[in-house]
Amino acid sequence: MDAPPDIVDRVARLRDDIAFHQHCYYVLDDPVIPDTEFDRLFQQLIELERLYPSLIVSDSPTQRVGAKPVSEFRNAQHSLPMLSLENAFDEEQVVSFDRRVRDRLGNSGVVSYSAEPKLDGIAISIRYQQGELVLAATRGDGMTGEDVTHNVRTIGAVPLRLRDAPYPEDLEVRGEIFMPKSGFEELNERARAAGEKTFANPRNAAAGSLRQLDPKVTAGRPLSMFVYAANVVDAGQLPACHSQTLLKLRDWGFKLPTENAVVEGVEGCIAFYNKVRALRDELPYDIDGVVYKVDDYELQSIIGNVSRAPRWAIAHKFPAQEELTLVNAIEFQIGRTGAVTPVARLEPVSVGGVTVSNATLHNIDELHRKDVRVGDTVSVRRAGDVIPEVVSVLKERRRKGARIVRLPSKCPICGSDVIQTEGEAIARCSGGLTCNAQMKETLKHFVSRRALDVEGLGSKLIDQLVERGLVKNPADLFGLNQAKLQSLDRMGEKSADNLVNALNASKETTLARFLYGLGIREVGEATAMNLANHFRDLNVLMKASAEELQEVSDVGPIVAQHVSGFFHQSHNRAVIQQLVKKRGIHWPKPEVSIESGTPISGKTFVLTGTLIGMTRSEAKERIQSRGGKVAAAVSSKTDYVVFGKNPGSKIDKAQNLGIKTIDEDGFSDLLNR
Ligand code: 9MJ
Repeated sequence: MDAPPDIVDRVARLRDDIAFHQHCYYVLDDPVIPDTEFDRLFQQLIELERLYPSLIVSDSPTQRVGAKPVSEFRNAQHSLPMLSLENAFDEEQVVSFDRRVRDRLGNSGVVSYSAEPKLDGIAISIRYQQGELVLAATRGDGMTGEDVTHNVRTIGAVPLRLRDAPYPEDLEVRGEIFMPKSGFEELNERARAAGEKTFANPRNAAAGSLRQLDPKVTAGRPLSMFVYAANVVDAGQLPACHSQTLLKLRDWGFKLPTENAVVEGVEGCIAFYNKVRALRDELPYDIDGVVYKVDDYELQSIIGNVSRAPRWAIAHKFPAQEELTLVNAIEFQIGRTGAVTPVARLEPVSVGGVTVSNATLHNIDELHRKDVRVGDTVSVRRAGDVIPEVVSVLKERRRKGARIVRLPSKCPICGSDVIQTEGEAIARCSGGLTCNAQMKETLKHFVSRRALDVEGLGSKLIDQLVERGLVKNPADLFGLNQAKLQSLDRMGEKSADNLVNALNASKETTLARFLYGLGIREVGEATAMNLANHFRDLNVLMKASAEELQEVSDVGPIVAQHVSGFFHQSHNRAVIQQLVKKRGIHWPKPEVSIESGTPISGKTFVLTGTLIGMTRSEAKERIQSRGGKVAAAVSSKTDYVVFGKNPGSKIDKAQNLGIKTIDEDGFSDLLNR
């Protein structure tokens, strides 16, 4: 059946809207509508295409995962060879690169370079004809790669159609497909929980995800893409320099690292390197260095290429994030919930500029799967603030007598039985809070910044307090006085005084912080907040049944079971009684009633940009504690958009919708009113 003209229009508009919102979400990292609203648009389009299949086109957003599995990868010829980069490992090599560049140009002045972070992912070449994605191929040998179009189409950051005309009729875009660090950690966490093999690093995870015959598998992986070059194959022109082309690529809908810059001469290059290296751990994706490219295309062509690499570009590499070292011992650590974690004690090794002497093996199943033995040579990886981990064993270097380590049957700290439930990857010490290790971790969590926030009560101090028998539960902390504290190592009168004051100050808290601080399994900050706002009264919450608990948003049967199980244990109830009755921990009753008349209650807020006087999570907590809600995206249901420094596109969206926008001062006024 032919579609009536109004349907044709409607479908076209839906596609434009969906492509726009995918661009905001995947490329700009700044969604303007909530996920539910997006899903609604998407469903409408699916429904119309189901009713009028003749309207389906390959660049429809519904067709990202449309392709059938392939039986093998076909070869794909690159229209221009995909070059690789020469490497520089120190400043001296960058200085000689710059000298060679200037020699070839006969230039005694300063050359402008495009300076870019070097993504550690999979190089990709994507062909757009008349603005439509027609082919995506891996590098392969530089001339011929593998056709991975069916998989690349599933990546949200890859436009199926270029956004802004004019563009060359036949364009080849080059970039790097990668998996963000957070997505990689989650993917591995899920694999570990399911007892499956994990990926060694985000690069391998990206490569494995891209080399799938079935695009549905790739679609389920958190891949993204940055672009770093474009070539015209036919009909059209690019700007006169590389950095301008990158800006064009951004207009066409691609994602670029925000760190990209144009720098002057070798000094500018080195300054860029230092700046990006300092940022490395905080970036949401792995980089293995920076790249400098002569910015002017005409100068590039004068300088030319050597076989497979341009002479006008160089990669300045960072220290590697994976290194080899020896396993001296494998020990077992006990966490707050009793989880037994095998830890490899290593021959100290510098990884990415930091000395690593311990690395996690996550859980006993993973230890056996990776078959790590004492005496083995292993590859260790450290990235960002994640705990260093043992990635793999170099089996060919295994010596005779390398010793297999088994799960201990008794807790190495308290001697209680270690129990591994059938089907669970994690083994646990059954000692509960009689186990000093679990007690120490429980106390550390209880006083941590997001819980009771006791300033100056660090990890070493807690270890001492528990080992000397001065503190046997969280309530005992508040019975500490000058005299007891001064009996500890390295504790002077002044520090003891400060700590007593900090403990007293922390007694005034919120119900949400208190609940979070109890360390109930599966109860993070958000769940604690929801429980507090729903029940508002600790006694009511403690008596709630599993069914009643499940009325709280985001609380399912598992969380409910953990919560009610926790409050059923008499020793937990006793400690809570002591904390509240004897030690005087208190909090204001959470405000949730919409009628309560504060300007915040019942209102929905969206936050954008950086706030100066408080962190995002503090702002969120203040809104929620006054009965307000915080949403991720602006919609017609938003009451206020609070903007800080460098706000995102949410502010424009708010203004378009006529929603009130307030700056940080206005927000503070509202909070204090
Ligand atoms: C990466 N990997 O981020 C190039 N790259 O340019 C950047 N790779 C490159 N540029 C020419 N930013 C060949 C490779």
